[in-house]
Amino acid sequence: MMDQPLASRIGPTPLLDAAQLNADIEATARFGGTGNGGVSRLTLTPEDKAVRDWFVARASELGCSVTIDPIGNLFASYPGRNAALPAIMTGSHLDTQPGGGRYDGILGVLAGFAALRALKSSGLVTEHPLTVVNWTNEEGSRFSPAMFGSGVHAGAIALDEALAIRDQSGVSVGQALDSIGYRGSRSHTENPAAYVELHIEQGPVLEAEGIAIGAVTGVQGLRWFDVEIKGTESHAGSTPMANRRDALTAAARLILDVEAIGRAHAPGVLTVGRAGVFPNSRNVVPGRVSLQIDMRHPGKAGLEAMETALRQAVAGQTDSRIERIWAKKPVAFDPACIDAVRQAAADCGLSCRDIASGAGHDAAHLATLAPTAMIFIPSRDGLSHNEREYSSPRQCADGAEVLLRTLLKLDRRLA
Ligand code: HGY
Ligand code: MN
Ligand code: MN
Repeated sequence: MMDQPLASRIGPTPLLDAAQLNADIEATARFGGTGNGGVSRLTLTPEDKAVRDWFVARASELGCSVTIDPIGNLFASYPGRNAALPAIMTGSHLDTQPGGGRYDGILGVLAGFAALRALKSSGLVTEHPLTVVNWTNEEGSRFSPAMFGSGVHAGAIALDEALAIRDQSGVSVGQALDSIGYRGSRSHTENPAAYVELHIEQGPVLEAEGIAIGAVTGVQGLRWFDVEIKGTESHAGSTPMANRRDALTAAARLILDVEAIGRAHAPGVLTVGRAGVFPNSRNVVPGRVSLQIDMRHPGKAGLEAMETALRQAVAGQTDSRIERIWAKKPVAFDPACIDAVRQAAADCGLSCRDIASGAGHDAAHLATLAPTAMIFIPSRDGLSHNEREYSSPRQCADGAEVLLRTLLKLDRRLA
């Protein structure tokens, strides 16, 4: 069913300024923008500082008070009628992958601002205060694990532990926060009345089915592993093939095992996303290889089976070791919040289907604190974590409009 044009669908709730939302998407894409339309904005870098400064300026223009917590999470608080009520929270993340796109995370933050702008211009006042959040380090590319901004906020990782994490060049999170001036002093302790996050699907389902909105039911479980394989560095010219202990060829065999384990445990997925070779010199037989592995599965039993198979595969390589550095259980979102998303989509005349998230999100941490749900819009070709990531201005505006109406529904229900 083709959805009706946006303008004809507006009911009693204020109209969302789609043009401004999409202008904001273009504006933020300039911070760390690459030549090919993507964005490279690793957390706590100068590019991240620039977009954070932009966030603070826009939030202040909207009449929000902005607080920064000790891990750099940004909270833009917008007043409601009753300051005694806990805020209804929305938001996402402004950091990107090294070869990322301009929508992953960013859409959720900008749609939060668009919702506040619609309230402000319509004069509509919610009962609850509203808060728009930018969570630090959702991506986990520069600092592992991912999502530790929302993780510290939810108590899933201790602040001191997160501040001590170092990137590949040895810079700690604390040093990086200080270098961009975004280490806050006061934790944001209030639990929200509810949390709703708009995000691109980052997968192929909505586009393949021609569905405009995903009412996200939950997030699959996730485990991260570091693997090290040792060999013996030796001269590439004078070491006969039979005498070698080549760590890179051993790693290559393991990488193929990883792919086979992933395929054998579908719908689970298993990826070697990063490899390091030492000494990484053309004429030296590699003596050591490090592999960073990402494991996902919707069910606990699936994760257990995949981890057992992975550990067996690593054990099959001489002189190797594996360490699990992060684990997040599968998360189910709140049925009433999910239903508010479905109804908001229906109010907008948009097609909607329930969908589980393959990607991880800050909402998975927030779900341990408050009733939580997410809203997805389609991703072209199902692509994300790729510079060609794309959702149309109409899809972005539709998602933000559903977010706005979901927030209003929850405001009325929870007041
Ligand atoms: O890894 C994830 O699922 C998220 O995109 N950072
Ligand atoms: Mn994301
Ligand atoms: Mn991402």
